[in-house]
Amino acid sequence: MSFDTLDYLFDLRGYAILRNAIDPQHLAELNDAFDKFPDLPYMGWYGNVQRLDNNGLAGLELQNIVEGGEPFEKLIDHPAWINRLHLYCGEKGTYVDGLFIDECFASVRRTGGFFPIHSGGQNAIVRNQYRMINGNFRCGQVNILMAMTDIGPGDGGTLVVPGSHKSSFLPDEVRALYQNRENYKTLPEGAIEVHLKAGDVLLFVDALMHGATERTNPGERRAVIYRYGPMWSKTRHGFEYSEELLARLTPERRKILRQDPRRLPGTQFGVLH
Ligand SMILES: O=C(O)CCC(=O)C(=O)O
Repeated sequence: MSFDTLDYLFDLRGYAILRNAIDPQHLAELNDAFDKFPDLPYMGWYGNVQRLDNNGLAGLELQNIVEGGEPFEKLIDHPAWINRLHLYCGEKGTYVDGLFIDECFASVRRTGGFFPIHSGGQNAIVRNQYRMINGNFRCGQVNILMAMTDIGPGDGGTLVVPGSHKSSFLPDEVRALYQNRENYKTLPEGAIEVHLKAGDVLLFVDALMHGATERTNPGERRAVIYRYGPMWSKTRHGFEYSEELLARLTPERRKILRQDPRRLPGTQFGVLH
């Protein structure tokens, strides 16, 4: 097995940046879809997309956005990241080989919005863990955060603590910040803000300590986040991918949203290999 520089940086820091991952045409389609999305009240539905601001401080979140139209479907197995994710969190080469998207949402951050810092290897959560064993990446969850707008200073950019996916403990002063959301303006030692151009992607293991700085600029930051994990996962908030969506996807994309065949009453297929 040979690894490239992005694999090396992912292992070392817990994240990597894929520059110009989304081409300008696709980016324009995604932004157009954002513009056309109806104004939804909190918890309101549009088709199989729900506005569910998971963290009210961070801004508006449109959950299950893969159901929001073709531009979002094209992201499922995007060539800029799909093979890397298969390697990192798709149990590649094992009897449970395959990926699943367990959460996907569009995020709009306006002035004053921020995301309190959270996560970190010290929690030892199985679902989002970072693992590299005997030359195999076996991570639990890897996120693809796609910038739909430029994200520079004051725009409410993502914060990461490089290397924190491997941390075993938190010093008291970091724990105090981490647990007290009032302290959000004080960044933990080692935290950096990631700046992206529209079309760039931040790929990071969810065990990495992360969050986002407060947006102080006017206007809005737009991002789309797809969280991938092994094919045996389940959706985080209980969303079900619709039959309509599954029917129109390519087999490669469908497989990332639902493993078929399902063993429904009356079906007969073997399990011997
Ligand atoms: O919005 C961001 O930049 C960070 C998002 C985040 O921390 C999360 O989804 O867990």
